[in-house]
Amino acid sequence: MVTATAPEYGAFSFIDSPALVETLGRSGLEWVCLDAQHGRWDDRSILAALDLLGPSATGRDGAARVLVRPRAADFGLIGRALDAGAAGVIVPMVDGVEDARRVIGASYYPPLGHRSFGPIRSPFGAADDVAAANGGIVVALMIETPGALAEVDEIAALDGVDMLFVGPFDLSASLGTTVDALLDDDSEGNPLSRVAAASRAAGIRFGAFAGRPDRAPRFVDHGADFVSVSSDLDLLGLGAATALGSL
Ligand code: 3PY
Ligand code: MG
Repeated sequence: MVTATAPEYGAFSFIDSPALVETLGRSGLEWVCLDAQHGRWDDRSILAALDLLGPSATGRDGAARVLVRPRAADFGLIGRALDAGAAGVIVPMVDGVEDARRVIGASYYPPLGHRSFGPIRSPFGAADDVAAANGGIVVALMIETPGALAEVDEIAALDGVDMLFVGPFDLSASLGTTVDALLDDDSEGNPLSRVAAASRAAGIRFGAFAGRPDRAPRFVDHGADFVSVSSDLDLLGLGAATALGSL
């Protein structure tokens, strides 16, 4: 379970390169998320990256924790990412409390859930220690649909939810607005405040995909404490431009 509240900054990885994740993980970022929903990661490349990183994927030796965003809120995909050794999952398109319960069921061994046992590489959950597995992982549920927003308090209160993670692009599109308008909205009961309040009340983290470094502090101002500041693709472009600019 996650207990700290200081902002943790991380990045999404879209390019399916284990070596690149290792480099990102040693950059000072606190977490990296392998994105199998929109990025190029798949079952095989996730296994290759987590095999390369081994226990350091949990952040044990000062490297970034490595999480996985599965393609969907799917029992098999969530279990496979955790079996492979991911430190946790950021699950997309959770559309309400029923979906959230299914994610909890897939992520945790009994009694909290009904994850199927078979950790081939998992740093949590040696054969005799399912409690360590249940206690070690991070389970983040993406809030990015009106259905999730409507039930955000119930979702946050579920046992096993460690974080609500806002996907501002899907959320703003589905609400008929834009990411910047969401960030500018300080009206009573605005969407980001509702997620912040639900997280606070449940004592869990509030994560967000800022996409760009300049948006990260704006999410922190709204109460987010787990923020994706960039991606491997954007950082590569930024690094090249910075190198050229310094000539
Ligand atoms: C969103 O903003 O919808 C996301 O899922 C970010 O990856
Ligand atoms: Mg999304």
